[in-house]
Order: sequence, then structure tokens, then C-alpha cells
Amino acid sequence: MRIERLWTGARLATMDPARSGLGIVEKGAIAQQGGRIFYAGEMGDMPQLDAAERVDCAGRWITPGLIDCHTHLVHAGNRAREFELRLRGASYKELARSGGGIAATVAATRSASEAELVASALPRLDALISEGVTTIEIKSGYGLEAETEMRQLAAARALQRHRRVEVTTTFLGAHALPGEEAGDADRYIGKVCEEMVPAIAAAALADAVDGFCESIAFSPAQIRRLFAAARRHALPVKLHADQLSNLRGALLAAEAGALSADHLEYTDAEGVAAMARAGTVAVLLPGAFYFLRETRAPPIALLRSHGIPMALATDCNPGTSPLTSLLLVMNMAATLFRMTVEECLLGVTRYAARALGRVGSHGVLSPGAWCDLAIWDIEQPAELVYRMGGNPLHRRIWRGT
Ligand code: DI6
Ligand code: FE
Repeated sequence: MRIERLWTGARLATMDPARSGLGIVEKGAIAQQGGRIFYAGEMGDMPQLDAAERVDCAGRWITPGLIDCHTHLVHAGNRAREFELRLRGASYKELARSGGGIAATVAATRSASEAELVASALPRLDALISEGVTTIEIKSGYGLEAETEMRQLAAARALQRHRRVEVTTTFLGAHALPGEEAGDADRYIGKVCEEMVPAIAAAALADAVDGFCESIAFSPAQIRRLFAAARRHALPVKLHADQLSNLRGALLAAEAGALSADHLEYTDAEGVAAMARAGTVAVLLPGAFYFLRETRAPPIALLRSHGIPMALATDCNPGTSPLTSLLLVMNMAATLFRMTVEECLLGVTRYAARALGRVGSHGVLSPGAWCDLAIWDIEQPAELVYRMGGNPLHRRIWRGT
């Protein structure tokens, strides 16, 4: 049979659940047809294939293209000034309560056009892509009214016309209470549920709905209303849960059958057990933990003992994680959270795909999955987690090319 492209002489970390651990194949080959993987495995076991193009990888390692499953990549402006204030002792919560924080980025984002949002996001996207990212999730949440939320989501989708990357979008209207709502969070959540979710669903602008469950954001009761609205429009949900305090957000997310519960620094044993029962992915964000100088780490040992899939992401945002390196995220997760190399690599591939509801098609090297590859100049997979700075990416392949 004739196929489009064949990579040979590679070592593969397939992340294939049918193999153990990283799913390593020492003498591997990958065949690509129509943008999807036709074969991935031992060269010796490969059927006879006539390839239009052959690439010898000279012993390099191939992983699935990396997936950044939690970002706020599209926004205007930055918060370097606020960073300086935090260095002088102000806390993130204090800045948020005094009208800075998310509100500052909302003001900048509301006055930016879609083209301006795209232009300012591209350098951040390029930084991620340069390290092998092939799929990225991008949230709204800096508009906090229908028009800007939709413009942010449209800008996120538009990035796919500028770069060879897949973008999934998440509506995060329940990120913060905008100033003009005069402290009435219930009324604002009503608008999110009755106006924004239906409009965004009708325009097919979002793949999921997310919220921020926190004392400085929305209560569990308000998040329940949000999740009910998402369900009415058949949209899957995710949650920023237990990042700064324990409002039992992980439990709430699990009970709603959420794809993922994200952050989890303050999650308790009951929340973890509920996530295990529901199959909710834990998305861990060590960049925000680091940048806020948080001291309480997510309950990694508990998540591990319950067999909960742990994903890792940049949380790229201007306030708590101005970070555009998924390689550095892995190093932080290993160093700060004591995650293993294997957990880190699965966290930016197979389990990141699962956090986006894309099981089997993304984040694995197996037949039928998209042929999104990262080819690395390394001797062993641990190097991807071990280094701080530096970038061993040799080639990034998206949909077979
Ligand atoms: N948690 C975070 O860390 C970001 N959003 C959220 O819900 C912070 C967003 C910001 O400060 O701009
Ligand atoms: Fe976030």
C-alpha cells in the first residue's frame, strides 16, 4: 500500500495506553496518511509500505505533539506593574479586590479589536509552538460581557488561520464580576447563563464552559447555575477549583461530570475521591503556583493513589502565570510538585488530550490519531523535563506535515 510519509530510525514515546508507561519503542517507525497516523510501532513489525516520502530520524525521539490544555492566551495588555506591587508585598487577592487584577485586563481587552487580540496572542502562541505544541485550549474571560467574550473566542479560533495548530475554545464568562454589575454576582451569573451561554452556543464559538469558583470570584451555588446552563446547550464543563482556598470546587466539578478540575491546591480528600469516581482529569498549573509564591501544593500523592489522570498546562495569563513554555511547566511540576518524568510527559500529551475530551485522537502515537508529532534532539525522555531553558525540538509535525 502507498502512504504519504514515513519516519524511520526513531525512538518513540507513544503514550499509548496499550503499552506501559511512556509506551516506548526503541526501533520505531511512524507512517502517515491523510494527516492521521497509519502505523506507529516497531520498524520490524511494520507492514510493507510504499512511502511517497521517507524521513530518517537518526535515532531521535518522537513524542506526540504537546498539548497545552489550559490557557488564557488571548488578552490585551500585561500586568507587569501589578507584579511590581506584589513584589513590594501586595497580595493577588488584595489587588483583585481593589479593582486591579482581572479587571485591569478586562478594560484592556474590551478596547482591543479582534485583529489586535490576534496580533498580541501570536508571539505567545509562537513561543509554545516552537517547543512542539500542536493543540492548545484558549479561554475567554476578559470581556465579561457578551460582545467582548465572543470577540475573544473568535480571535482564539482565528489563530488557526495564522498558524498550523488546533485551537479549542472555552467560554469563561464566569471569571470575575465586572465593575458595572455593582457587586451583584447573582444578577451577572443570570446574564452569563441566559444571554451569553445561549449566544455562544448558537454561534458555535466554544467547545466547553469554565468558571472560577473562589471567594474573589463565584460561589459554588453560582457555578451550579452556570453548569446547568452549559448542560442545556450540551456543552462540557471544566472548573478553576480550589486554587486559593477550599470551596469544594473539585467536588462540585466531579458531581457535574466535568472534563477537568484545574489548579486544586486546596482540594481535600473528599474532592479527590469524587474526581476519581467521575473520571475528572486533574489539570495542574505549576506556573501559577510558582508565580503567586503559593506554598500549598495540590494533593499529588492522593491524586496518584486514586489513579486520577494528571494533566499539566501553562495557564498562560497576564496575572498569575505569564508563561509560554510547556517544557518549563514540566520542570516545575517535577521540582515543585514532585511529579515523575513519566507523569509530566503524560500530562502534556495523553492526559492533556483527555482534559479536552479528545481521547484517542490526540496526545498518543497510535493508528487513527492525528499525526501531530514532536521530534526531539535528546538521548532520553527525561531531558524534556530536566532542562530549564533551552529547546531540543528538532521538528514539529502537524497533521502529517
Ligand atoms: N485563575 C488564575 O490563575 C487566572 N484566572 C483564574 O481563574 C488568573 C487570571 C488573571 O489574574 O488575569
Ligand atoms: Fe486559568
